[in-house]
This record gives sequence, structure tokens and C-alpha cells, in this order.
Amino acid sequence: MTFWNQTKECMSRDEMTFLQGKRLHKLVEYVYHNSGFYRNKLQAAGVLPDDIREIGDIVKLPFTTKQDLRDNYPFGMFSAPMSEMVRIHASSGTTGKPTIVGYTRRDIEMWSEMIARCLTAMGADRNDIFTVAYGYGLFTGGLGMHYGVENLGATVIPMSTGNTEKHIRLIHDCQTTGIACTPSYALYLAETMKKEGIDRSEIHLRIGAFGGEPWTENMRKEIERNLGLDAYNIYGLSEIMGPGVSCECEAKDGSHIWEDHIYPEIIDPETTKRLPNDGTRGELVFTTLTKEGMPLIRYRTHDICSLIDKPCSCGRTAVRMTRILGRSDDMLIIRGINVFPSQVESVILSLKEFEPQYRLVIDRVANLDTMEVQVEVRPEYYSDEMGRMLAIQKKLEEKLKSVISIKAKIRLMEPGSLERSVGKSNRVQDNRKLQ
Ligand code: DLL
Repeated sequence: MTFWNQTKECMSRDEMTFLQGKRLHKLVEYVYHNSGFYRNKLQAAGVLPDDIREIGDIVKLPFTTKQDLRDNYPFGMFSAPMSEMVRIHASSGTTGKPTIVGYTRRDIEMWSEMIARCLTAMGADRNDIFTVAYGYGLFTGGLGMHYGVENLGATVIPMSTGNTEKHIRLIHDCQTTGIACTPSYALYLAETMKKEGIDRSEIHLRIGAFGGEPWTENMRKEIERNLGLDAYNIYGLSEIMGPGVSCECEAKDGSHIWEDHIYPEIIDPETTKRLPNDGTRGELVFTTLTKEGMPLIRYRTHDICSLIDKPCSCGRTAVRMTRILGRSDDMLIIRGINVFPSQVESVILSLKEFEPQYRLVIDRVANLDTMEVQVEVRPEYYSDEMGRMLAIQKKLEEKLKSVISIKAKIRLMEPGSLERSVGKSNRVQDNRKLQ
């Protein structure tokens, strides 16, 4: 078994608990003195840095939510001065405003170390050649994985998204051994390869780091069979860092959370009461113990899973999380991109041609997620004239694309044709089967 840093990855529970307590105290002291947001929050909760002495004291601290990030847009959550920030990433928020995350140089180093730990846990080393097909840009997937692969000492080919044919050519011609992308894209790639007549015996892939969206054991089997590699789960979220918060090891039995840096808790999403790490299902909450740029305390991810604290056969002692079973909010993940129905709604409401009546139908066609927006046209704009309707359709399609970065299929509906809800509105129909 190879480790990136055996001392850190295999420390005893006592050592880990002690380290986490020390780091939590330091973190609370740091944000109390460097973040107006946290000073106010801690004062409102009646907690002072000296009240936090051990990791168990974390329950005294208030939660941080996506709403806090939104309210403090763009830089109000930063704890380090702008002169210390070397990178900014952003992800979609529920409204037009993205969620901004800032990193200091040390944060980036810590992040790429965590990804190097992940890749090593998957069995990768400096002899590997990885194509990274997560989006490069504001999304944390591309650049995050890129720096991690480089830190490992392996070779990175920065593919970004799209360019499937060129990607396949490079996998084939450069004899690449690793790939990092969303699991649905991996399936799409395999299918395209088959269409192009490339047999899996002609390629050298052996490791896949797949994440950014939920996937299943069945998808794992299909990817492994079609691409001839070992498929591993990698999980993360931009607010906390990006990919690499946790990953599977060779045991493929839950994802190790690097809890010397990121402390996990499971809570009941309704009562916010802390739940035990014994497989009880609940909402995942993270505290960044060592981040400088934008540390977060008890950040509610809305991801539903459970934590397993039993020892793993790989020897790593870090707690494991199960696959994400769902979300406690309405966020949808479409081709790895986070979409909130409220974003679509605000686009529809901003255009005079539409009624505020719509439905989103999500599907998976040929292993790629699709989204159809069914929306009612106002009577004064609805007509039999094809040209006029096409123009309206295009207008919505373009505006949506600019807001959610996804090309949705628009289906214009006659006024009054969509079913009205009597109780809780059900505007989303997600036909993707997770099993
Ligand atoms: O998706 C970061 C990432 C990139 C992780 C590449 C792994 C690989 P966000 O765009 O902020 O960040 O989306 C975070 O995506 O809260 C989960 O709901 C979901 N998610 C991410 N990875 C997984 C996974 C990136 N492996 C949100 N399994 C998270 C299930 C995942 N869901």
C-alpha cells in the first residue's frame, strides 16, 4: 500500500482528535480577529475563541450557510486580505449571483496536497499520464485536479470539457493511464470510442477519478467494463475547496475525508442536531480547519450521506463518507453543473413573453444529462406563426445558457396548458435513475 503522507493519513484516533481540537481553536481565534462576518456571528452566539478547546466544542459554534455566502457577495467571507489571495473560483448560486471562493497560496498548496493524497490512494504515481476533462475556469474541477496531478508528479493533459474526439485521440496516441472527469462524461467517452471503432485493448487507461455529480455502483461497473480501468469516486464542493475533500482508496468502500484539514459532521437537516458517525444518514457539514483565505465553520453542504468511522482495510484512519444519496435542497446537478430551479425561474420571469408557469424535465440520454424547460407563453405572444415562436424560444434559450451555462431544450407551451399545483408545487421532474 502506498501513501502520499502515511503519518498524516494513518494517525491514531487520539492523535487526530487532539490535532483537530488544536486546529479548531486556532481557526476560531483566526476568524474572530480576521473576519467581520465571523466575529459578528460568534458574538451573536455568545462564543469566544477561548470557549473552543477541543473538537467536541464544535457543537457550540453556529452553522454557516450558502445564504451567508450570498449575503456577503463578493468578498465579505474572506478572512485574509486581498493581497494574500492568489486565486478565485465561483460556483452557481440560487439567484444570478455566483458563490465566490478565495484561496491564498497556502490554501492552493493544501488543496493540491489533498488531491495528491487522493490520487495516491487510487494507486496513481508519477509515471501516470492524466487527462483532466473537468471544466477549466471558474469551476474548481479543472484547475483543482490539474494542480493535484502536477503535485503528485504525474503528467497532466489539460483537456477541459468538450473536444471528445481530440480527447480520445490523445488517450490513444499518448497512451494515457489516468482520466479525471464526471462519471457521465466517462460513459459518453466510452460510447464515442466504441462508435469510432477503438477497442479497449488499444488504450492504456488504468485509473479514473470521477466526481462532481452523484453516480452509482452500476455506473462504476459500466465505466470499468467499457474503459478497462479502476473507477474511483472523488468528492468535493467549491465552498470548501473543490474536488479532493474526500476520495475512495483501493478498497472502494466509502470515501476518506482528509479530516486533519476538513472536519466532517452529520446532522439532522430538520433539527440540525448532530448525529453519530455510525452510518446514520443525515446532512454533511464541514469545517475547514486549516484554510486561510475563506475558512468556513460548520458549513451546511445539503448533501445527504452517512459517515463510517470503522477502520478501513487500506490502513488509512480518516473517516469515510458513503456515496451522496441526495440533497436536502433543490439543487440539480446537470452534466456536473449545479443548477437551481430558482435560477431558471428568474430568467423566465425576466422575459415579458412568458407566464410564471414552467416545468423542468431532466433526463439522461446516451449517458448525458438533458434538461427540457416547458414554459407557458403569455396569450398576447402565443401564435401559430412559426417564425415568431422560434424567435421567442431562441431568446429564452440564449438567456438561460448565459445564466446557467447549460443549453436547455425549450418547449413552448400554450397558455394554461401546464398542470397547476394545488399543494406544494412540483416543477421538477427528474427522470434520471440512480440505481
Ligand atoms: O463539483 C467539485 C468537484 C469537481 C468534485 C470535480 C469532484 C470532482 P461544486 O460545483 O461546488 O463542486 O458542486 C458541489 O456537487 O455538494 C455534491 O452535491 C456534488 N458532488 C461533487 N462531487 C460528488 C460526488 C464540485 N463524487 C456539489 N458524488 C456537492 C456525488 C458530488 N455528488
